[in-house]
Amino acid sequence: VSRSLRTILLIELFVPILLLTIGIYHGLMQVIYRSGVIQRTSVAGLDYYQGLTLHGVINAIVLTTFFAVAFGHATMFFYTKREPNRTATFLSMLLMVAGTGLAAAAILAGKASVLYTFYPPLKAHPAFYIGTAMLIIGSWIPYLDWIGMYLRWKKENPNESTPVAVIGTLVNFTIWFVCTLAVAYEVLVMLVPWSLGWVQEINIMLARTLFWFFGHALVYFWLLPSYIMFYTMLPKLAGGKLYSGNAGRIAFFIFLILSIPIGVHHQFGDPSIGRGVKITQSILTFGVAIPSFITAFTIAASLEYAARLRGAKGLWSWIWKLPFFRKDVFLFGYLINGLILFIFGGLTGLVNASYSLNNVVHNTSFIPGHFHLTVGGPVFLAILGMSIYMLSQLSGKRIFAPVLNTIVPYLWTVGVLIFSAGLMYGGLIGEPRRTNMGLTYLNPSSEQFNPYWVVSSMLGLAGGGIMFTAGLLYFISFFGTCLRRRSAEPVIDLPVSETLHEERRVPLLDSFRPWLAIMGLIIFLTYAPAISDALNNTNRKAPPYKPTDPVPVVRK
Ligand code: HAS
Ligand code: HEM
Repeated sequence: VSRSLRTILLIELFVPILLLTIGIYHGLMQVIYRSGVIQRTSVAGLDYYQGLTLHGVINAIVLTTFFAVAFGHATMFFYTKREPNRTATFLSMLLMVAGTGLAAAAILAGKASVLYTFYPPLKAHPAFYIGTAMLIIGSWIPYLDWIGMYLRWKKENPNESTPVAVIGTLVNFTIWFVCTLAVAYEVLVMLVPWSLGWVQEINIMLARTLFWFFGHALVYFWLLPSYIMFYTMLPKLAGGKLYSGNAGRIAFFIFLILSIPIGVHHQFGDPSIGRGVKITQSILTFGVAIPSFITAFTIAASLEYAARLRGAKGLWSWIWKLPFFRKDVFLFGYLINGLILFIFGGLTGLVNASYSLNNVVHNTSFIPGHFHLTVGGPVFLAILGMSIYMLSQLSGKRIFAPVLNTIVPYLWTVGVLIFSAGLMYGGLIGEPRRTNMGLTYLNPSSEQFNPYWVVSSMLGLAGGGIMFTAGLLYFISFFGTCLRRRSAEPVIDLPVSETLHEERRVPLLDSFRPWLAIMGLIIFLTYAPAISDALNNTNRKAPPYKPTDPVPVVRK
C-alpha cells in the first residue's frame, strides 16, 4: 500500500474517532438530562438540543460516512489489487474534512441546533447545510473511482465471480449515491436559500419526504459495511467457512432494490401522504427485512460449522467453542456482539414497520431504544473493531492494551441491552423522545412530573453509563495505539472467508444492470405518488368532522 493512500486512510480513521469523544460524551449527557439527575437547559455552555445535535451528527453521520469511505477504499484495493486514483482520494478526504469542520463550527456556535434530521421549520446557519453537502459530495468521489476499478478488474477476470465484498461495497455506494440526490436537492434548492433569507416560505412536507427518501436508505448505508464483514470475515475469524457466498450476493442485491422505497415508514403520521403509499411502503419494509433474515441463517450456519470443526457437539453447546475472548481475533468479539444486538434491533424494527403498531411507538423513546440496537449495535461495533484493526495494520503498530480492546464489545453490549430495554419499556408507556425530561416530567417540583418514567429513565442512565465506560476503554486502546512506535511494515490484509461449497458463477448475481432497473422502477412507483402528495396536499385545509363521527364529512 502506497504512502499516500496509507496517510489518507489513517486521517479518515483518526478524525471521526477523535470527534467521537465529543459524540460519546453527549450520549452520556443525554441520559443524565433525560433521567432528571440534572434539571438544567445547558451544561458547560452547550445546551440540550445543541448536545443532541452534536451526538446525532457526529455518531450517525460523520463517523459512519468517513468509515464507509475508508473501509471501501481498503476493500476495493484488497480485492481488485489496484490503488484508487490518488487525486480523487485526496480531494474526497479534503472535502469531507472541510465540510465536517464547517458543520461542526456551526453547531458549536449554537447556530445549528437542528438535530441530525435537520428538517424545517428548524433552521440552521447556511454553514451547516453547506458543510453537510460537502461531506456528502466528498463521499461520492471514491464511488465513481471504484466503478472504474471494478470494470477494469472485470475485463481482466471475465470468468470469475465478483467477490462478495466488492458487490457489497458497490451496492452500498449506489444506494448512497441515489438517496443522497434527494437530500442534495432538499439542502441546496430548499434549505440553503431559505436559511440565507432569499426565500421566506418552504414546503415542509416536501422537505420531510425528500429527507426520508434519503433517511432510511441512510441506515442501510451504515449497515452494509458490517454485512460485508459478517460475510467475508466473520466465518474465517471463527475458524470456519462461509456457508454460501451467493446468499450474500442475493442479500446485497435485495438491499439495492428495497433500501430506498420505504422511507415513508417514518411518515406514517404525516397528513400530506395518502394511505395507499403508506401501506405499500409498510409492506416493502417487511421485504427489506428478508436480506437480514438470509444473513442471520447463513452466518449462524457458518458459525456452527466453525465450532463443529473445533470438535463441538450438541444442539446448542457448540456456541461455547467459538473464539469469544481471544485477543488475537478480537474482531470476532466486535462482530458477534453486533449480531447479538441486531436480533433485538431487527425485531423492534419490525414493530416500527407495522402501520398500526407504529402509532404506539412513534416519537416515543422506543425509537432510540430500537436504533441504539442497530446503528449502536452491529454498525457501531463493526466500525470500532475494524477501525482499530486497520489502524494497527496501516501504521504498523501493535494494539495498545489488547485486553481492554477485547472486552470493549462485551461491555458495550451489556450497556446497550440495559439502555435500550429502559428506553423501549419507557416508550411503551408513553415516554417521549427528544425531550429534556429533567426540566419537566422527571422534575418532582414541576407540575408535569410523571413518576411512571422514573424506572425506565434510570435503566437508560445505568445502561448509558456502561456504554460510556466501554467508549472510554476503547479510546485508551485506540489513541494508545496511535502513540506507539512502528514495529512492522504497513499493510492492508483483510481476513478472507472461503465458501463452504464450490460455487458456480451465477450471471444474474454478477451483474448490476437488472437490479438497477428494478430499483429505478420500484422507486418511481412508490415515490412519484408520495412526492405528488407532498406537492399537492400542502396547505390544503383539514376536512370537516362531526363530533359524533370519526369519518370526515364528505364535501360535495
Ligand atoms: Fe430502523 C427508525 C424499521 C433496521 C436505524 N431506524 C429508525 C431510526 C434509526 C433507525 C436511526 O418502519 C430513527 C430515525 C429517526 O431519528 O426518526 N429498521 C426498521 C426495519 C429494519 C430496521 C424494519 N434501523 C434499521 C437499521 C438501522 C436502523 C439496520 C441502523 C443501522 N426503523 C424502522 C421504522 C422506523 C425506524 C419503521 C420509524 C419509526 C418511527 O415511527 O419513527 C430492518 O432492516 C431490520 C431487519 C433485521 C432483522 C434482524 C436479523 C438478525 C440478524 C442477527 C443474527 C444473529 C446471529 C448471531 C447470526 C430481521 C442478522 C448468532 C449468535 C451466536 C452467539 C451464535
Ligand atoms: C440519541 C444515548 C451512543 C446515535 C440518543 C439519546 C440518548 C442517547 C439518551 C436521546 C434520546 C432522545 O431523547 O430522543 C447514548 C449513549 C451513548 C450513545 C449513552 C453511549 C455512551 C450512540 C452511538 C450512536 C448513537 C454510538 C451511533 C453510532 C444516536 C442518534 C440519536 C441518539 C442518531 C438521535 C438523535 C436525535 O434524536 O436527533 N443517544 N447514545 N448514539 N443517539 Fe445515542
